[in-house]
Amino acid sequence: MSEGIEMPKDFLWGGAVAAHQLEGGWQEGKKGVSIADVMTAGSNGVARKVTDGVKDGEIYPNHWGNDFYHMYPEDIKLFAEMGLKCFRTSIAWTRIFPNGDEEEPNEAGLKFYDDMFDKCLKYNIQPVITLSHFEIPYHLVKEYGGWRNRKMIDFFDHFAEVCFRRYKDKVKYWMTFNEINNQIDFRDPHPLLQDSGLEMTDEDNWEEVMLQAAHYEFVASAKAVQLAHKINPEMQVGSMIAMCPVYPLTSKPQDIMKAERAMQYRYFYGDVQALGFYPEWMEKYRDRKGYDLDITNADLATIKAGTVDYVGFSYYMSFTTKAHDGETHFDFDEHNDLVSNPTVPKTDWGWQIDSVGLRYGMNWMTTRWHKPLFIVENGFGAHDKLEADKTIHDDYRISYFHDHILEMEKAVKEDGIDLIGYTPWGFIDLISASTGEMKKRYGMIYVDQDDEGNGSKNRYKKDSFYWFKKVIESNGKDLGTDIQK
Ligand code: P53
Repeated sequence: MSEGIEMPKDFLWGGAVAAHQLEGGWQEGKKGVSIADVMTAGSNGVARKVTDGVKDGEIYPNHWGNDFYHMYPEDIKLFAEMGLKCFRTSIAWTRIFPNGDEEEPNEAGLKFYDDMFDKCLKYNIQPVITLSHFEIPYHLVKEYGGWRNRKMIDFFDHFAEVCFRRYKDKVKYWMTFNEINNQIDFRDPHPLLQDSGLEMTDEDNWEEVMLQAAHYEFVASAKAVQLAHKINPEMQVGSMIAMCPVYPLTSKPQDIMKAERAMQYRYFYGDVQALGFYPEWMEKYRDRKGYDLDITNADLATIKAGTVDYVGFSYYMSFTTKAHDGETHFDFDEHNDLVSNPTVPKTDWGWQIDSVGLRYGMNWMTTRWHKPLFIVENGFGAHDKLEADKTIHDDYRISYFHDHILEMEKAVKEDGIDLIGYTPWGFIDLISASTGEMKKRYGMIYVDQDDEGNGSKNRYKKDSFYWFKKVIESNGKDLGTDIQK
């Protein structure tokens, strides 16, 4: 395998997680119930359910996560051993505001993050923080209908302001909404609920409701950017986009047009947050569909004044689409219009493996938005085997990271892309967002726990741990697959 390219000085090598997927301790420190706390376990191909409150007899894996809430001091020591320069996690909104609509924050929750961040900083690991990562307070879903309600802007910005003030000297890089564009994935009801707390009724046009919710999130996010700059001008606030580039299946012009439309539809969120305005086609689209959204001139001014400092994004896979016969609008519907790409392999969960897509996506975003980028998620969900001597030989994961890091390095060195850092997803095993499984593992650190929460919870270093440590030590130059333990 080939050698890598040295990255710029101060490049932030790190790791990424989200509060609800690893903390556990769901009722500790007066934490409230979040949407993730009422999501049952699913499995490969079986969607998770959102129950009406916590029900007896159901399994809720986010209640225990991987127990980071209790184990973080030891875990962060391991992160330091790996050489991480930054640690991306989220602040569970319900630890700070248990119901979401309180005036006063919960001190126990604030203190937890103070202590955890201090532990990171002691090892020169800087926390990188997402404010809303699929963990909206459940009370806001039930009482207000989640982000279909304009009041959410104030609740979110109050939460954001409390966090900015409290951690202004501990956290430089922030993101407002995790994968803000992922809610268009309407394959089953949960993405809308998970991202924005939207429960659909039979009267709802889901797309109209979703576009309205996204609009309120854009306004809330733009206000948060401005608030952060007022509190500490050093703070950098980013968007967070799920980048899955959409390719045309063939060179048929209709397929090209369809793929272009798919890119517009999936990534207009970035247009709004990075450029500060809605793209032209979207206004026509809303008119054509007859959507009557609550978008005021004051909102548009806020969006313009609060563009993000950088674009954070996740990259796991690329998609492929093709036009239907006789199609004229080329409207993209994620549920029906994705086709399999015969030229790339897939993970056991059907995610297409395509390292070049990472470089393609980085170029696409830079040409369009001209903002620094930050790869805040990338990774390979796979079945791992814990050997009798507690080793894990995950050469498939090393190979995935090798290929993606090499493409990332080319994007920086050859294409001139301004990249802040790279944080592989779930670098310590945690609960999968889409399936609720533990066995869909992304980690370089193994956590001995099964899908039902049984196990010692001991942490073991996988082969990829030693490999990534060497990558960081050489600042990206040594991507060789030999490892020394
Ligand atoms: P899991 C879909 C497509 C791309 C990224 O996902 C996605 C999703 C939603 O599942 O989510 C991000 O655990 C997300 C993380 C999540 C990670 O990707 O389903 O930001 O919370 O865990 C991996 O395999």
